[in-house]
Amino acid sequence: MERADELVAEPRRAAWWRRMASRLARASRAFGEQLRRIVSRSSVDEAFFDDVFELLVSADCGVDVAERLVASLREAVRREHPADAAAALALLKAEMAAMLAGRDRRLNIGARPSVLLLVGVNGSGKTTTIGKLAARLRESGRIVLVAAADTYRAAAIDQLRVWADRSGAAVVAHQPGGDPGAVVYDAVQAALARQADCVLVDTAGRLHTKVNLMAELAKVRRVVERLIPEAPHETLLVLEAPTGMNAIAQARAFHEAMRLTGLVLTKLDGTARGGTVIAIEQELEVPVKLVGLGEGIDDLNVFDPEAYIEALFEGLGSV
Ligand SMILES: Nc1nc2c(ncn2[C@@H]2O[C@H](COP(=O)(O)OP(=O)(O)OP(=O)(O)O)[C@@H](O)[C@H]2O)c(=O)[nH]1
Ligand SMILES: [Mg+2]
Repeated sequence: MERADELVAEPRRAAWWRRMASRLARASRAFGEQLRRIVSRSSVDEAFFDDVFELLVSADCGVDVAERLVASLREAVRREHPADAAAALALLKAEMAAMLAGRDRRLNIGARPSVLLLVGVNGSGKTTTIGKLAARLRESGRIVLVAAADTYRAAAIDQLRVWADRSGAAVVAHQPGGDPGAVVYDAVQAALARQADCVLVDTAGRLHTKVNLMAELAKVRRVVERLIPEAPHETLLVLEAPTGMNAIAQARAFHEAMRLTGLVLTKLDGTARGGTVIAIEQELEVPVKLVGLGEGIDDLNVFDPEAYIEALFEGLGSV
């Protein structure tokens, strides 16, 4: 196992999150505005807890998580006797941070080659994430191969090539309409022959309710397993943050079919649903490992729960 954030030098990582904080805070304005409204309350009474519950649900934390957070906040308030609503919200922030703490978010990219399979519904950001991740891995000196297992559209293969060219990753592709399993077979064989470090497999978007397409994904997985028994080293579900709680049904279906090892949450820059991360993680027990906060090559990073919570609560200033 290797920490994915070792891929990024520490100062750059901090700077990245500072830059992203404003993007996330801007997008999560709704959260910030509600926080400020709650802060203006004179006391920490029942209405305060109701407002917090509403805040969490409208940020798409989900009702279960919202209830749990409010319950633990009640306890913290009993214990700590915060002087005012602002101090009580600081306790909420701590409870949310605690919920995200302690998960192993490392990418399993120690083996050579490591095979990473990216799956998800149409347009969730799989190809873009592969492009960004390839760039990160190349920067850290790794030999990267991308497999164009989205064979449904010629444009999908071209899109992947453009991304791969930007970072100097090699591409293994077949003709449009080909068998995704065959592409992956060739890609893993090529990676073994060339001693590549990572194989990133781009799959076609599919609805989690389409049985035949889910079976096709499972087949891709079996092809990989047959060549390298411990592979795929990562099976990452790419989810759009704006999908909110609806993403949970998707995530469950993909998890059942593919045994997910991690989640990639994209488009966090364009959503007020900042709580989705917490809800999905709690629901599935699968950690968010990477987040996308834009369309550019640098707009991907390891998920840093502390920085994330800071960004979410930025609207509160010093709280
Ligand atoms: N704002 C924003 N846009 C993103 C992010 N990630 C991806 N996108 C955009 O989302 C759109 C779809 O991205 P793709 O990478 O093509 O999605 P995909 O999952 O490969 O799509 P299919 O292959 O069609 O299933 C593109 O316009 C991307 O630029 C992100 O983190 N933030
Ligand atoms: Mg794609």
